[in-house]
Amino acid sequence: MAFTLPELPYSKTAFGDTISEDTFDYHYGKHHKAYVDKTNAALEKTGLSSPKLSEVILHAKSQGDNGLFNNSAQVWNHSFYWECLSPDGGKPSGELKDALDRDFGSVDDFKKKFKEEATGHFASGWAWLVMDGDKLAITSFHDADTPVAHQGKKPVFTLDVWEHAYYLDYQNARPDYIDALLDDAINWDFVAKNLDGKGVERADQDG
Ligand code: MN3
Repeated sequence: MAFTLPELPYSKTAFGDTISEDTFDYHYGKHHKAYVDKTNAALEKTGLSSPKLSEVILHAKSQGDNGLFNNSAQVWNHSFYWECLSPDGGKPSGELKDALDRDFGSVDDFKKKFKEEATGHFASGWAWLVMDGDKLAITSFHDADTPVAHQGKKPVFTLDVWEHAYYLDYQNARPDYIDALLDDAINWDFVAKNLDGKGVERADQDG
């Protein structure tokens, strides 16, 4: 058994200039695939039999196996990230809009605070909207670190802020990448589902 590179839920050309086909070719086709391949290559020595991806992440963290942690966490993070995107964009509505209004004041205030976190995060990492208890919170994690490995922080929405996510299309202008995605390229229906606290399952897979 082995982990696989999940299918993208849209075509690599669906986002036009917002996320180019070149970015998908490298970010999905090379970076994400390399994380899958390296996780599979390291699986054997764990002694785990047919683990779920989330179990590999927790095992690697508990064993201090940084190589396996980084690669397996990146497999999960990217699988979740692709699901957070949609070429159809739109706006948060219903229960999600109500929750953003409740915890951030308004959808615009949420976007402003999320952008601050995402642009202010130094170097490589991920900006996150998580469920923390019964409230939504914005945070970020460095490098491959992931809410899967942080009990009590349940993943709802993420943007990848590693340079490889935006450099081909936006060069060093990370704020422009964040704005473009938040305004036009988020699958808010997927984000809304994760209010149930089961976000980890939605990017998990069997090994
Ligand atoms: Mn990435």
